[in-house]
Amino acid sequence: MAQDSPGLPAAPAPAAARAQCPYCGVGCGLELKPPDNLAPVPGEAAPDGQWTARGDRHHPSSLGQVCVKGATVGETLHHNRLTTPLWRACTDQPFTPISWERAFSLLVQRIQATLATRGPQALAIYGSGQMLCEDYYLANKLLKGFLGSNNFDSNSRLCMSSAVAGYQRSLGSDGPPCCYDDLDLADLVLLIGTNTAECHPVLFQRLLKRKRKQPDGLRLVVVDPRATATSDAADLHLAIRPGSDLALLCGLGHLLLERGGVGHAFVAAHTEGFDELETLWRAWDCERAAAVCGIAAADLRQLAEWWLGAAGVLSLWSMGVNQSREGTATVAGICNLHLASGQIGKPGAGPFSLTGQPNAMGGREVGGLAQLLPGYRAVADPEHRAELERQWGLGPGSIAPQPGLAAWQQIEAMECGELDLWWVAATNPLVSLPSLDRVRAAVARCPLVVLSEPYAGTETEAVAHLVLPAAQWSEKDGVMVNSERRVTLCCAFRQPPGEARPDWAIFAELGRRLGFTEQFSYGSAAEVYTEFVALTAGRVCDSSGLSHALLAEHGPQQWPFPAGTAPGGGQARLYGGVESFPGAPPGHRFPSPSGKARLWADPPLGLAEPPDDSYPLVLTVGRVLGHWHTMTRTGHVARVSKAYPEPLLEVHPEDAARAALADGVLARVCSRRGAITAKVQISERIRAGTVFLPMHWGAAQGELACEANKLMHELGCPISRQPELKGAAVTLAPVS
Ligand SMILES: Nc1nc2c(c(=O)[nH]1)N[C@H]1C(S)=C(S)[C@@H](COP(=O)(O)OP(=O)(O)OC[C@H]3O[C@@H](n4cnc5c(=O)[nH]c(N)nc54)[C@H](O)[C@@H]3O)O[C@H]1N2
Ligand SMILES: Nc1nc2c(c(=O)[nH]1)N[C@H]1C(S)=C(S)[C@@H](COP(=O)(O)OP(=O)(O)OC[C@H]3O[C@@H](n4cnc5c(=O)[nH]c(N)nc54)[C@H](O)[C@@H]3O)O[C@H]1N2
Ligand code: SF4
Ligand SMILES: [Mo]
Repeated sequence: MAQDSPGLPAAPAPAAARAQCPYCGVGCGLELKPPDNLAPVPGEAAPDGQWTARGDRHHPSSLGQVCVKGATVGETLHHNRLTTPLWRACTDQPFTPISWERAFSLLVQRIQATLATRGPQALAIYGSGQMLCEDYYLANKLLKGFLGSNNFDSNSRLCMSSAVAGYQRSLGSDGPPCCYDDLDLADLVLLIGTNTAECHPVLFQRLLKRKRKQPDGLRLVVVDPRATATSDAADLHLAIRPGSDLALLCGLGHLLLERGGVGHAFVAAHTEGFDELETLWRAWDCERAAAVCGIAAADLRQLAEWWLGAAGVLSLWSMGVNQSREGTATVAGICNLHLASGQIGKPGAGPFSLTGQPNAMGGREVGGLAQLLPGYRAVADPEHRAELERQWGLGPGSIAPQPGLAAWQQIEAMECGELDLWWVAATNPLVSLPSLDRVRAAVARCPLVVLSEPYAGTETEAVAHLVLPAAQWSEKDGVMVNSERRVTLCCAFRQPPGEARPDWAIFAELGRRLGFTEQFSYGSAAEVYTEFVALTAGRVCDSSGLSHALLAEHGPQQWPFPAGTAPGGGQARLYGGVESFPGAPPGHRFPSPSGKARLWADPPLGLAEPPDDSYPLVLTVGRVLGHWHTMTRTGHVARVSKAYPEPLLEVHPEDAARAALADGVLARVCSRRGAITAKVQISERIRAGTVFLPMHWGAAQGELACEANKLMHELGCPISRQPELKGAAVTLAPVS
């Protein structure tokens, strides 16, 4: 947008910018005020000083609410930024600043050499749910379409991939069927494997508000081995053994069967596989399930009673479910209960996966996992590949038929010397991947590690050869999609520092320089988005009626939003009745080949690395309210650092006594993969036998570093390939 065009009256300067919060998947609306109330001028240099954020009352997902992270995001945008590309031939040398020209010619030369000698399979990109849709889409288009390698995966592999696989297997497609209004309508909310109070705070406040108004109208049940701020507000807290969720769900199914809680008409009309599921549930009587979970049978009965009595049951889940070697089966276990009791496709009910990152949802739509293509399509499906090849103007067979390397497979490929290029964008894997020592050794074998990143000095920078300064949220235009399928346009309202560039523009430029001039010539992010949404037409995630212009004029919109939909006319819920999703053939309630949902009878397996005599405790790793992941942003917010000055190891008094550890001392925590030291916090709030560490403090935090993921293992769900980041066997000892 130009400033004042000559001859036209000056447009009134907008008082503030609006955007989706760039942290969690709740996707709150933010209103951003410029320093000293200077009006933001798109395309103009940012005035010095700090932008301030507050809740946007016009955003339908959050209605003006924010948490501490969203409220302090303005404090994170200036410090410590990368301003020019950096290069070094070996990781033991210091970086030298180079021009973009040189950075691109290096990339082009190395990619072409790899294509000529080893083929496209030696190229891999590891992206993130923090990329905007446009960034994400172009990286996929380039690698999967034009370079012929499906090795684009993202940190959503560590985050949402079990939910994706679970929804696909149970309902026929990815895509959560619920919306946030369901929080106001459910009678029972089951919070399983989610610390909603700290990780999706604004949704939790919504539940609390309702609970205060209708103490008996809403039951909250929390399933978590720890007592958390979430369980503090619950009517019932089931402190299960880590990894026993599926047993709990089977026990609940048993009680529903016994007590007439199965909706046989719905099951017969809309599902397949009930007989097998019934056999499984019959085998898991309440006592057996309670014993495996380590809880009182009466508590499980109480949950069943509330489920049976509720008009609407909503299940919310997050990483306690997804990050498991049986993550997909557990998601199916949740869907099973909703399908069997008819608790889906109506207000206040359904299996609702809470997305972690701000654009985790959009990432799935653009095909941001190694087995996916844009528009909820699958690499393995020949028709889907052909559709994309036609749309992208590629010859038949250009897209490789095999799914690419998932996150951990990329590490294994580097371990075997099979990757020439590993490009990391918008994630910090040298903190967030499991088995960090093995990751470090594997990456050291890759001859070219590229990192696109806004901030200097991250753990991943330490292993990179080429660092590209990325423009981040607030400095680039693009779209994000939150947990309730709501799409928000985030416009640039500041200038990127130095020579930093938006990720999408970097991939587009590289595409052109690799010879795909026409297919990667975009004048703006809006053009990229228009191309992407056209690919969603007729798919469950149909967004073909959306554009930057429509979102700018009418604000955030929910998909499905097929072409021709009026603003505000997106669909709040999926699968509410016949023809309840875009492209539904007559009579199909669910987007599976038969039109029916599928019930799965996966027997519970428990942890991949259960505790034993040598490593008797289970370490689980998660989050605190104030910090975001690897602290590149929240680590610089004074208020947050003051509230969370250091990482603490939560230990139950019995386990502390056994290991001769007092409160506040340093403990040595060992697993089969490594050892770290951490300060002990003795707490009755964690289940005996389980210890907890936050994930946030990586090696770059210096003296405060507490690299939890040195201890974790990579074994994961065989279907979703999501590692079990919530459970590793460890032992504790005092530091001598
Ligand atoms: N403050 C903050 N908020 C965030 C983020 C952040 O970094 N900081 N990150 C965002 C992202 S990307 C994500 S994915 C989400 C994650 O959101 P959550 O999943 O809610 O967060 P976690 O702390 O990883 O794990 C949740 C809970 O799972 C429990 N748990 C561990 N093992 C088990 C188990 O076997 N079964 C069950 N039922 N529970 C178990 C843990 O004790 C923990 O309390 O948060 C998002 N929001
Ligand atoms: N043990 C254990 N491990 C875990 C988890 C757990 O619960 N337990 N959780 C897992 C989950 S769910 C997740 S999502 C991951 C998160 O782990 P990561 O993705 O590694 O963590 P972040 O700190 O969010 O990393 C994002 C990086 O991108 C940069 N960035 C921000 N905006 C932009 C941008 O616009 N462009 C570019 N190029 N870069 C940008 C940030 O500065 C930061 O360095 O951790 C996973 N690891
Ligand atoms: S709840 Fe999530 S989206 Fe909302 S302000 Fe906090 S971090 Fe941002
Ligand atoms: Mo995540």
